[in-house]
Amino acid sequence: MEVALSSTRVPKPAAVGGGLSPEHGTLGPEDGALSPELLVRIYRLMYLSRRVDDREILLKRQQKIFFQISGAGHEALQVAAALALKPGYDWFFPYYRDRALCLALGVTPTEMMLQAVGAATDPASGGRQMPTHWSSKTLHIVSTSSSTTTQLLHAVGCAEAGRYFSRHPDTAEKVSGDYRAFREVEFHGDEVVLTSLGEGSTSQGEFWEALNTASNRKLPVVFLVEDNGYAISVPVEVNTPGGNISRLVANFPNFHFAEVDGTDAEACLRAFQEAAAHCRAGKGPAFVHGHCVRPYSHSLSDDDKLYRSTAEREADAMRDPLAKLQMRLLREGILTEEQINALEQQLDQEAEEAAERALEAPLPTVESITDHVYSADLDPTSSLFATEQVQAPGSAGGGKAGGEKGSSPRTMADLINACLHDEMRRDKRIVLYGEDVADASREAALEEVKGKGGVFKLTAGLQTEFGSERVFNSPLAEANIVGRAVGYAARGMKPVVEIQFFDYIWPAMHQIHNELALMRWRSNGVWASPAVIRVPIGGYLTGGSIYHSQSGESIFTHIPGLRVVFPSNALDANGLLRTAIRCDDPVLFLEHKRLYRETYGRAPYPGPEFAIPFGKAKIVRPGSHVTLVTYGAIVPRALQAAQKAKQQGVEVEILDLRTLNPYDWEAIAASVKKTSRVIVAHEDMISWGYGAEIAARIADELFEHLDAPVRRVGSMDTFVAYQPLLEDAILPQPETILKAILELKAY
Ligand SMILES: Cc1ncc(C[n+]2csc(CCOP(=O)(O)OP(=O)(O)O)c2C)c(N)n1
Ligand SMILES: [Mg+2]
Repeated sequence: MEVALSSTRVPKPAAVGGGLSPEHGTLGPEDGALSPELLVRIYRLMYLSRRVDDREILLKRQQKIFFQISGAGHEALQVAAALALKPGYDWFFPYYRDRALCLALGVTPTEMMLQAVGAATDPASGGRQMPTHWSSKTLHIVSTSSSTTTQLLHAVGCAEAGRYFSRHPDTAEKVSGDYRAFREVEFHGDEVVLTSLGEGSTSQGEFWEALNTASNRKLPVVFLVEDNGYAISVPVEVNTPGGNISRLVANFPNFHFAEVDGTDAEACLRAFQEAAAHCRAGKGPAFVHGHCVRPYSHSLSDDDKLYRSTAEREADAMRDPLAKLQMRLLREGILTEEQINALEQQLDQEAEEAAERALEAPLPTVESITDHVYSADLDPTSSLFATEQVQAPGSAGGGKAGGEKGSSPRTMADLINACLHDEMRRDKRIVLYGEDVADASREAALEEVKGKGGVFKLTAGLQTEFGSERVFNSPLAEANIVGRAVGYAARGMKPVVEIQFFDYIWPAMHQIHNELALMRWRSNGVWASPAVIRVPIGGYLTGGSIYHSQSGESIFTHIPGLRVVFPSNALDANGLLRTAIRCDDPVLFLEHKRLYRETYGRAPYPGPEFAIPFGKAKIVRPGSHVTLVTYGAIVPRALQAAQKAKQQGVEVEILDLRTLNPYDWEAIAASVKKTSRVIVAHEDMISWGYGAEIAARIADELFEHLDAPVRRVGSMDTFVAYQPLLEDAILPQPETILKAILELKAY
């Protein structure tokens, strides 16, 4: 059911389960009572959703599928949300319980069953995700994970991107030569973004981070809290002080709030129509809190009889939205019992046929496992990015703060700043945000002050040149920064964000590991998050101490789907950042703080087209006796050690990897074959570090070429202490490296 999308086309909703084709968002119950046709339509969708759940439960008991989680009890709320909005026009970031929502948007029962069996033809993930982890390009359902609440920040970034494209429609045009050739862009000025979650998940920090930005930026996001009173076995009052989330969020500015009986389809529909109208009018976000029930326990792996009283479960059963709507149809004479029976039989049959079709579907091949870890369209190691020639000195370009004209050597900080200026000029889809990255959030001040532009001044002058819409400060919340970037990137924009210090990347780790890096693989190539995260990293600061000196790059190279770059000098930083921005994969761009303004590694501004492909190491010093594989701040320290080694007759070949994922295995192998002795050196702790992987692979694949064991040099297995005496001892020094070189040569 995927179709090619264009920027102007508004796809018609696909046929909805139950053979319905509603014109979503155009219902008019606010004028009076809901029409009988609409009530029947809602009942059909709710009933079909319940039956697909029931059929899946049977399949699970027969061991024909491997997981089941139902939307039972949530159907009224979900169908109402879908009918108030427009699939393929508005945007959706649902959670795992949203079967009725997705059914009403246009995901078919067969597609749901294909996911349950893990079929190759499962359009949401090709057999990679559990059932009910939704995704549909046509319907604008962006792939969601099992992680509770991460999707909310994606919804926020998505809404920001939609607004940006609406204000700057020219930026949506397809451009060849970079990621834009592969990112479809669609937008509408009055689009709404819906995201949903359970009441237990409102305890997550990211819930509050999402409300923060949606409120502050008056974004058209509808937050739907499906409150079934439990988070697995944990009742609502344990998660939510006072037991009611509506009361806690009531003071967020710009919001429209609604608290409804989530088992009453009509009340829900009215609530969502008001919420959508508030958002479409540009007044801000909306918060719909629906109280519903959970008749089927949390999932098939859970039994609520273990922790809920009989009386409580019976009271819940009395509020079953499906039974309630059926009673209403009968009571109001909209359908007779026979008509209801006939309708239900037809829908039972539909669920049954969907299951049968799915059970016959082809399964994914083992060969397909590695598809879509990275972009297959745009390879950042390719010759497209091999423009490593430097522009003639004196040519224009670069930024105010750094890369101005001329051939004078510039620092790494200057040339990163210059690259950001160049790329933002070239590509208007780039937005840049983070903590303190703007020149001044209060723009008027810029008439009299110079501006901040980052705690290290790397983003200086960008807001002044490109305006506050493209360069702005984020809240002090790292998950917010990365989560929004996932949403921006899903819409085809290029967020280039900053995490202020590597030491504080950890709140964003969930978003990086489970969302940013996974988006392409888990959606089987349908969605992607090609954002750039710039992060100052590392120690040698004399007093940087524990929380301003951390390394830890191997934690990120251990994440499939994420490119990790770590330049050691100004020119490499400039060329690699350009590749990072232009490519179609998410990139973690690590900038060593100590190298920002070092004399070592300065270079003239290389021009606005200077790019370096990923995965190409540089021999920074040729030698024949010992190979030293390294990167980052160890490069200049290794050079010092190599000079001293030379005085003792030992010629060291130093390889600067420049990018850690991908890394240049061919260059390592060629050098090791030449020298037969190798050291892998890095600043990070030695145990479980980046060098362990490289050393293991050398031992495995180059064993016969070695004349000595593979050596590693790294910091001690502690954090970095404040007192310089301790810092010097903890981090590897030129002497540490020299000692390893001489020992290895003597082996
Ligand atoms: C970040 C995260 N932590 C824990 C889990 C495990 N988990 C899955 S569902 C769930 C409870 C969610 O409850 P609630 O938000 O109320 O949604 P409900 O399932 O009740 O609809 C938990 C703890 C998870 N998926 N993600
Ligand atoms: Mg719950």
